[in-house]
Amino acid sequence: NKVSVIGLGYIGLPTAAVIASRGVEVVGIDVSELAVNTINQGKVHIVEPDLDMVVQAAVTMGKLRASMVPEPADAFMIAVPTPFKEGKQPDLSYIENAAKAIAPVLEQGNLVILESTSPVGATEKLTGWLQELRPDLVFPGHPSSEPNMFVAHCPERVLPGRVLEELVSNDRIIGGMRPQCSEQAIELYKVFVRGNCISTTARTAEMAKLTENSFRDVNIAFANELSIICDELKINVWELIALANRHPRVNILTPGPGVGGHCIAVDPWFIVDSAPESARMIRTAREVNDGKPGFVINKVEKAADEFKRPVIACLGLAFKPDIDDLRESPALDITLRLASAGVGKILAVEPNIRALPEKLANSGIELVSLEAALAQANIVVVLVNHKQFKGLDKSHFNTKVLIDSSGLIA
Ligand code: SAJ
Repeated sequence: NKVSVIGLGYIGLPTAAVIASRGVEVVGIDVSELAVNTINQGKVHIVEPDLDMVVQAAVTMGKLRASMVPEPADAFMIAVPTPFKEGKQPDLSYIENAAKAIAPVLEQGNLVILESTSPVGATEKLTGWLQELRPDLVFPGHPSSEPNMFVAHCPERVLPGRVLEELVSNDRIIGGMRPQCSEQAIELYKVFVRGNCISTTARTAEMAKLTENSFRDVNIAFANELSIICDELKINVWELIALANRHPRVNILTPGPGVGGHCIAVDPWFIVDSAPESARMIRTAREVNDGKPGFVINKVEKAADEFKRPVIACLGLAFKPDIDDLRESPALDITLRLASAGVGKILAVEPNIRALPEKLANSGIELVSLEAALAQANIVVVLVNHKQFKGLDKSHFNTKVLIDSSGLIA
């Protein structure tokens, strides 16, 4: 059996490597020549713990290779981005391009799996595109003939930073266009998944993935809203949440500088776009979380008014603790906005990177050590609770203003 993985990014590459490590022949397809060449040398172009080892082993064993040109296989797994366009509408063009790329090499009996997080109805659309491109094959939903092709939506659910572990241990939702499609997909996932593979429809699978991330977004919004209310009422929100969480049925999440990453801040909009009138709480949660960086910036600006030209230390730039991923990061957004507003001299402390991305360096931001930042700063803004920051004593802040957005010290 041969598996083709379309899109060798944060999800596709680990998935391809793990399947190959089980002895299955895998060919990964990507439009980026750099990604393809890097992988064929047994190296990786993305950062994820242990991924380099698994990819190198799979390439050396001859089970994994990458190419820019699709070729025939038994199963095709599509793991391309599904961002949103202006106006928060899902952009399915990457999925459509993947359909166009694989259509010419599809053969009767093939299985096509959509792994990308998708709005409800996307798998039906993908099936329709494939049917149009290959009228000689019969896809699910064909009005007259018994299908001889299989299509399913099996959303990925892995946590960045724990991808290799969660790929294997998480349960999988297997949403077939028809029950036969789920059966085929389950057989493939059983090759590398230790968790349960649970069969449902494609539409339910699409909604399940969006629901999981919206659940988290709504709960983080609750925590973030509490932090703003508590600021007004002069209550320590961290103490408050710790106390409330002692109730056996209360489990409030952690307030922070905002919600980042590539999924939680995006996926809820797909639900809002599908049901704009009804998705009121989900929309509001997004707005609350998107407003949190502005709230933190306001606090810093107010504090800065007390100084002539203050030195402001921003602790943490990544989108969450203990990773080096600066993309879609509220901490980075806050730091950049403070620099461009000219509030003061901005020092950034990010122990997980060696150098600042150009955009930050060009804004006059300086990357310094924690010690150097604490020695110089008038205002310290805690943005990300990296492990290197833990254990900081309150006494460091006796002569400084502390704005602790993520509860490191409070
Ligand atoms: N955050 C808070 N407070 C919290 C928890 C998180 O402010 O109490 C913030 C983080 O700092 C970060 C953002 O939320 O900025 C998202 O972080 P995360 O760790 O909650 O999630 P992601 O984006 O790394 O991964 C999520 C996961 N989804 C769920 O936990 C429901 C993961 O399982 C999904 O596979 C992934 O999205 C995805 O690809 O959709």
